[in-house]
Amino acid sequence: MFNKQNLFTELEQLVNHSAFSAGAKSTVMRNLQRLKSSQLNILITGATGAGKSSTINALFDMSIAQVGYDTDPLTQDINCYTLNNLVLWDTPGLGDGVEEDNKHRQKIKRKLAVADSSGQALIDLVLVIVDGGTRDLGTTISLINEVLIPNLGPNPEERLIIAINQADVALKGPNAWDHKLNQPTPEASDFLDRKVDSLTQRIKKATGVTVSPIYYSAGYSYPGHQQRPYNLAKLLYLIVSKLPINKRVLIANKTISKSESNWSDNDAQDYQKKTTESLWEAIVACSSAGATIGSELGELFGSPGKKVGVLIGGALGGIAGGLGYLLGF
Ligand SMILES: Nc1nc2c(ncn2[C@@H]2O[C@H](COP(=O)(O)OP(=O)(O)OP(=O)(O)O)[C@@H](O)[C@H]2O)c(=O)[nH]1
Ligand SMILES: [Mg+2]
Repeated sequence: MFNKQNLFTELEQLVNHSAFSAGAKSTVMRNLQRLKSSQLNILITGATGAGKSSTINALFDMSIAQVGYDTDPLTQDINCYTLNNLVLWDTPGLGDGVEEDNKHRQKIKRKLAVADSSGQALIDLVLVIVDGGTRDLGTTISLINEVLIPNLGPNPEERLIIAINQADVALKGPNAWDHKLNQPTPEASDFLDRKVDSLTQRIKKATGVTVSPIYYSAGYSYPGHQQRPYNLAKLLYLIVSKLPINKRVLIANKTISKSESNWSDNDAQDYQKKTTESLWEAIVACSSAGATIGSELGELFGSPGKKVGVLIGGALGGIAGGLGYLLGF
């Protein structure tokens, strides 16, 4: 029986039963073993109510998340969710007063300073959620400029994503959103583009660092009303493309939301395809590293019509839905 939770265990069983040479098998097994025990850590931060929790819930399959506790008493109110190899750190929101904010800023700095067992920074990526509906971005900008960028090492832009949420309510008034098509009206789109530019410039001016924020909506649902996310597949693609390949593969291990409708509405059509391909490549490249069987392994993990196509499709969550061409069904 396959272990339902772990893609790498499932791949191990396939390789074990394959016709690969003993040498190739043992290299792949070692790689899969290493992957099984590695972690990807993402810190999510931003102002109170910006939509940090909503974004986590929309992106990931939180039904499998295990809630953990930080053993460091100074950062223990940063919520920790573990989804297989992915660990999400959901920080308390800023903007509830100077004293509270200072405490939270210290905790974030402390978390960014933690090293993993190999001496690398524990936090692989920081995702800043910005409330697109607020005029006052002061708290968020000072968090980025004074706390995040100075504590993210020599190339901070490589580990930093800035995402403007609540695009649907950013512009006020009747032209805020095209609810029928679940996309910005032309006016909202102009407004959001200007917001992106202004944020980029304020960060560049203060720190010299160039970031490229995107806007999206995590969506919402309450009795009688529901709105699908917008540009969520774009956000996931941005996350995936920022990660080095050995970390990227960890997101492919059954962490992504299974809800296909979360991924359907975006400013371009190909984010799902690009993300699936990128995760697929990462699975094959990381499993076959050091063995000269990359293409055979690709075949084994996904040749059309084989059960394993479904297996990988399932591991990638709702993002892989509608991508039958890649998985062979
Ligand atoms: N209209 C709209 N509302 C949203 C969106 N994302 C989140 N919300 C709403 O904004 C409110 C705050 O969202 P949360 O996800 O709780 O925000 P948070 O950043 O986790 O807040 P704290 O944990 O309190 O700091 C909730 O009522 C959400 O339903 C969005 O894209 N559009
Ligand atoms: Mg929250």
